[in-house]
Amino acid sequence: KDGTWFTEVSSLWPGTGLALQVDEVMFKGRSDFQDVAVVKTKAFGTVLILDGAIQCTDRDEFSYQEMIAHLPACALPTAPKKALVVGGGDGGVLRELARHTSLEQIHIAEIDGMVIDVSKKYFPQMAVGYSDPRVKVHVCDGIKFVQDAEEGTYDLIVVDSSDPVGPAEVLFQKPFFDAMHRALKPGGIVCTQAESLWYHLEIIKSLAAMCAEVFQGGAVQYAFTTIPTYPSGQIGFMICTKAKGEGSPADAREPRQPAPGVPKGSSDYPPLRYYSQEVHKAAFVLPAFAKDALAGS
Ligand code: AAT
Repeated sequence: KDGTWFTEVSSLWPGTGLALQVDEVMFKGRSDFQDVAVVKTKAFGTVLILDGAIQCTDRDEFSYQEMIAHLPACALPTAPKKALVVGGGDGGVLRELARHTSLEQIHIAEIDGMVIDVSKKYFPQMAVGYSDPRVKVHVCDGIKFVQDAEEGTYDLIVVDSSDPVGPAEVLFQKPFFDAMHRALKPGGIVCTQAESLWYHLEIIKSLAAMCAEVFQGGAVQYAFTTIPTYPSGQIGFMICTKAKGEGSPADAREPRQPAPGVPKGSSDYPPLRYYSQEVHKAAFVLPAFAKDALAGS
């Protein structure tokens, strides 16, 4: 009578796994890159699952998508004009970036066309991001797209990446960060999905050390959000700024742009539900164990 339960099992969080009660399997397929599934759950609405890992749910996606987009966009001293999303095939980060009226172009490089198609069909409230006329979609490997970009192109790069097993592994490695550094304008900013303090402190430490090497003269900072359906209920972001001539590195902890509203003519947009300037400042305040662990890197 309890129906079926999906349990999220992975070598990245051994011995633990979030379980969701499933009412209906809506889609199951295999793309060139990964297993793709969409299920309707009792407690969290429709859920996207890639290779057995939860990517987003109707009920709590706004926490992650708002924070990964607005933390970097609002930290910039000058409102951004050109942005790139790597991954993010569900469209949620596009939806959030589209709130920034200063943006003239929003590119997305998502490896898996099946994720885009499935999201348009089953997650209309996220895929609404695709209908913004400033968005240009590229279905390709994110590392290749960034390596091919011209030097100094972007004010802002958001890496909405799956976990570092499978197609997203390259998105956690130095060649990708070197390429992003090159593709950014001086003073530009990168924000990448950077996993859980509870389960991945070693990954986060080495990511921070590698970013500090690549973004020399800039700032490298970890911020986080709370979200019940990601492992441990907490997920973070590595935010790196590219140095701009002399002067101190831009500190991403201070919001310098106002929280964005609803884009013009978009009555189907929800208001912001997680991000605010207060939340922005608080997101960089780490628990003592994490602050200590990251202090040396
Ligand atoms: N918006 C929240 C969901 C994600 S989506 C991660 C996306 O990254 C997926 O659509 C996947 O197809 C895409 N992706 C993976 N590798 C690459 C690559 N090399 N180039 C471009 N896109 C890629 C994040 C969920 C976080 C889960 C935490 N446990």
